[in-house]
Amino acid sequence: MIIMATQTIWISAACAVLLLCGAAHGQSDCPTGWNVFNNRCFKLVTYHATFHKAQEACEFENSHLASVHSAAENNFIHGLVRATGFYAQGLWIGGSDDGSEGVWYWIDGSPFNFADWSPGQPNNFGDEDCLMMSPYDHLRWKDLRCDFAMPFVCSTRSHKPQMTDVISCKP
Ligand SMILES: [Ca+2]
Ligand SMILES: [Ca+2]
Repeated sequence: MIIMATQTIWISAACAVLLLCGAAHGQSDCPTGWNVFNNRCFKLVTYHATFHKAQEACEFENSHLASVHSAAENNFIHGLVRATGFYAQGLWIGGSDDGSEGVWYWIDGSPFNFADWSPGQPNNFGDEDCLMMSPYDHLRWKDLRCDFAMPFVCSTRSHKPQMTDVISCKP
């Protein structure tokens, strides 16, 4: 029990130190060129890339193709798109069913707990495994073949320090 109590105190202390360090280094803000919403950072990238090249570009900036977990986040992305005049284009976000047909997941590993499918979608027409916001239905979602090239949205899972990250630092 003494060992467990000591470990608990050690972890608590480490969490407190890391949270303080995080705050001191400004982790509550998104990098320049990114937009904050719901404690996450989002960025619209306007050049055209395939789904997998787009994901690589997001990873280069320590993010993923965007996951969307609420109507509020969905609407926030719509706002980014409309503000930049790219409403007429389709956009990749980070959903895929390439592992098991019809089982959709977010490429950043977060739960697929919200969807805004366009009527009749996803239909896997010609083997479509990647998720886009459709310009033909007010940016509602469609599945599409992953090798199409279009603008895309990156997001971070969170910009707050995670307790799991702290605990993984334990020697
Ligand atoms: Ca599919
Ligand atoms: Ca489709």
